[in-house]
Parts: sequence; C-alpha cells; structure tokens
Amino acid sequence: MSSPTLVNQVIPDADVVPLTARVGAEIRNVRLDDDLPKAVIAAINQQLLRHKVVFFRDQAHLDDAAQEAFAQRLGDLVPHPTQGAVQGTSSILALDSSRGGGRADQWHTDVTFVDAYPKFSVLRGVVIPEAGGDTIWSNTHAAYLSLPEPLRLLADNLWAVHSNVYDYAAVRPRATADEKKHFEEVFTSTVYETEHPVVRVHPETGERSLLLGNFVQRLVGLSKSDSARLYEVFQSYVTAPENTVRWRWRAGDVAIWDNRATQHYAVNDYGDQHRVVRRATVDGDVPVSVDGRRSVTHVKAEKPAARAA
Ligand SMILES: O=C(O)CCC(=O)C(=O)O
Ligand SMILES: [Fe+2]
Repeated sequence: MSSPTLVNQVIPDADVVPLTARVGAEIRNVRLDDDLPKAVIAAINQQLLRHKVVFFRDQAHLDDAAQEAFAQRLGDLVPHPTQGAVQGTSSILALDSSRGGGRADQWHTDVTFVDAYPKFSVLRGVVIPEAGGDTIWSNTHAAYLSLPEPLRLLADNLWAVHSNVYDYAAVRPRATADEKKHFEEVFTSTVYETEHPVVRVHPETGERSLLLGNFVQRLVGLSKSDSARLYEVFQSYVTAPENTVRWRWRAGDVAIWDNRATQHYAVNDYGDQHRVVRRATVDGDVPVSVDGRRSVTHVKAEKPAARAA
C-alpha cells in the first residue's frame, strides 16, 4: 500500500529530528537538488529559521555544481570577498586541512568583516577524518536570551568593529608557514572594516542575536583592553555548551546554517589526517540594530603589497 500523500506538510515532522532543544536538527528523506519543489525549499528555510542549523546525511550525489544549483534556490550566491570562488563556480570555497586557511578553528560568523555578510552557508563534507574533525554551532539568539537583563541592555547599545585583518600570530600561534602566507597574501589582500551592532534584529524572525566572533577587533568607544574583557563576557554566552550543537561528519553530509543567528567552530583535533569541506554562500542583507540603525563598512582598501603584486 502506498503511503498517504501529505498535502500541506512537505517535510513531515517525523523527518525533522532536533539534535538539542536549542539548536540543530537533522532533516531526513530529502535529496538536495535544484529541482526540489518550491514548498520543500520554503520548508527548509522555515526549519533553518527555527533550528539555526540543519543537517542532511547521504548527499554524496552532490558535486560543486549541484551543490551550488541547490544553494541557489535559497538565494543569490556570493563569493568570498578576498578568497574568491573555486574556478568555474559562483561561491564555492574549498577548506582543505592540508592548505593554508583550511582549518576554521575559531568561533566566528562567516565574513562579518563586510556589512551584508552571507545569510546562509551550505557546507558539504567531502573528505572526513576517521577520528575528529567535528564542527560546533552556537545559536546566538539563544545566547542573547540567556544574558542577564543588565548585560542584555548593555549589548543592545554596543557596536563592534569587525575586520579581516587581526593579530593572526596571537590568535593562531601554532599556524604553519603556509597558513601565515595564506592569511597575509590572500585572506587580507583587501582590508575591510565594518561596524556592526553587537545585537542584530533578524530580518525574517525579528529575533535578536549576538553578532560577535573572531573578526571583532574592538567595541566602539571602548579601549582595547575593556573591549577584550567585555567581548569575553558576551562570547562566553555564545560558547556555553547549552547553546551549542556538535556534528560528527560523514562524507556526503550537508550542513546549512543561518549565518545571521549562529557562530561556528571547526574542531582542530584530527592531526595530519586529511579533511576537506566545500562551502557555498548565499548573499545576505545589512544588519539592523535594535534601534533601527544599519551596519556600515568604513574601510575597504587594497593593501599596498597586493597592489604592487
Ligand atoms: O570546517 C568546517 O567544518 C567549517 C568551516 C567553516 O568555518 C566554514 O565553512 O564556514
Ligand atoms: Fe565559517
């Protein structure tokens, strides 16, 4: 006997399996491709707004082109501002553990050094180590809600400067020569500085979330040392285990996150085993603060070294 047709419920509840009560859900029985019905795309978008990050197993049919064809159903694709896209693609960024920039072992939201940073990232597991190499996501709306009232009021009124240029040696003291070279010559080939509110209001849900992460350089109007201490206080709510979910990858998995309401961290615990993931990014909009002001990019300059090259 065939199963009954579900008319209004394009992804049945039973196929959405929350991983925690606060963040993350696995969606089952969906094959990601570009001719999924509109209603399924809308349902994925809805689950993303609710769970902040969704996971799909067994998507090994995807290559770069098919990954992007699917991702494009969620919005326009956008390349990384300084690293560009893999040749022949619109936005694919290859993160390969054996190359510079391939290990994203810092808490961050993608590309917050520009104003309209991506709204969704779509990440495909290609080569996954036998042990280790998980990724952790945090729900930054849950982090905001878990702030005590006085801290919430403070966060509502703070702004932060985000930049792709930061003290790399201090942040990654054990980086390889190749990683340092990638940071100097590619990642920071153009210097961006953007002021974002520490609390952004989500354009689709209206939810408030903390907008911080490793591109933050300082809080506007505060000294470097006060900025660093306050940053740690707020960031500790983002990284609290209760606000996070951890994904154990298999090759062929796809993770999609709402980059407007999450931070993530690629755990660098797999030594010299090989790990490759490939990311497509969907264009976002300029964040808005609780009092209706928009983020601003102040500096956008080519580095003299890059210009000479
Ligand atoms: O390697 C990972 O699991 C995540 C990498 C990352 O930060 C990204 O794709 O945006
Ligand atoms: Fe990332």
